[in-house]
Amino acid sequence: MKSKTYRILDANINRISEGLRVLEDVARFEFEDSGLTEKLKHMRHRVRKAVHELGFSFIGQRDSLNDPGVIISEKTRLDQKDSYSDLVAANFKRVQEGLRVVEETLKISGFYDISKVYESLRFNVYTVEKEYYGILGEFRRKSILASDFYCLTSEAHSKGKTNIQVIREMLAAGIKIIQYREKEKSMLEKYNECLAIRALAKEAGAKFIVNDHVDLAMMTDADGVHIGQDDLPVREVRKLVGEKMAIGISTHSPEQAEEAVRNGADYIGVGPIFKTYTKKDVCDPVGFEYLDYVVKHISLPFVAIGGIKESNIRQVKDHGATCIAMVTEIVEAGNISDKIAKLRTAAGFINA
Ligand code: 3NM
Repeated sequence: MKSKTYRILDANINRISEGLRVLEDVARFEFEDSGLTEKLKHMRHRVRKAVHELGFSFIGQRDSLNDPGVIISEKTRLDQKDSYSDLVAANFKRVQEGLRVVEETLKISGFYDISKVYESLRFNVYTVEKEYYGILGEFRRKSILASDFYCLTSEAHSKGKTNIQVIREMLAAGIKIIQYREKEKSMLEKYNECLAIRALAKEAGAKFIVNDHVDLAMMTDADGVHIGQDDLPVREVRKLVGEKMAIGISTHSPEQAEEAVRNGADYIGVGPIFKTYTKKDVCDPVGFEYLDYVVKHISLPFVAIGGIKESNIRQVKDHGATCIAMVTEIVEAGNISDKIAKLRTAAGFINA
């Protein structure tokens, strides 16, 4: 075998191993998925083992200083990644491309049998990639509540402001989760408002969730849909919305929380913590007893809701809520930005 061929194999075996190692460590430390971690580790070992069985010595052929690829790589910013999805996608690509190069190089160098090992590894990688995306999707959906406040609309309580005006003020104040909840309007009006809010939220880097209407959520490319106990079952909604969209469900008891976990909800609403007049058909306050139960026993992300005001928000936070939802306390405020700053201070969240 020519020394240049060795170098191609060496560079690509390293590329594949490094790509697999990144994927393995993300699976292990970020997603804490032992099954995937094991599979990737096993692949990484197989990648090295097959060529080493041939007794090649790659190190002697290595010449990183004179590798033109290093200079190209330093000049480009194509390897800049902003999210786990980008990181995972780039590394799967890297692994698959590397495997293809090794496979083809071995074939033309007269190592047909070993090239087949790399071909089969490449097919394995396609399967693992699909599994990885399932877990990544779940991770992304479940991280939808990574924010202090979760704000909902209600034009009837907005003191003459439109939903759009209110949303603009919320986003300007740094709110990162908006739920469109509107009981009074026609579907067409709701649809048009959702389209506008979708665009505003995207611009502000905020999540957009639609209450009740799975169809509206799908048509307007929402990040999530929020349903109640009397709405369509979570499992059926999942069939419609797919793996990308988060599903949240209101719960009022330990049994409902556990059912939400079993059915694959991505987060739950926990409430009403206090008396609320905003939701018409809601049960009596569940108080802190149910909130404490969720904090202690439920692994899903949750948002506390119902009657939460500047005067009682600290208690809710102190009971373990890290994401807090409010309707009237925020939409009724003359100056939403001021209100949110006061709520952040009252709750003990650091002002954004
Ligand atoms: N869901 P306010 S309570 C929309 O307990 C909603 O599931 C609740 O409004 C639940 O902040 C509620 O004005 C209304 O009390 C919350």
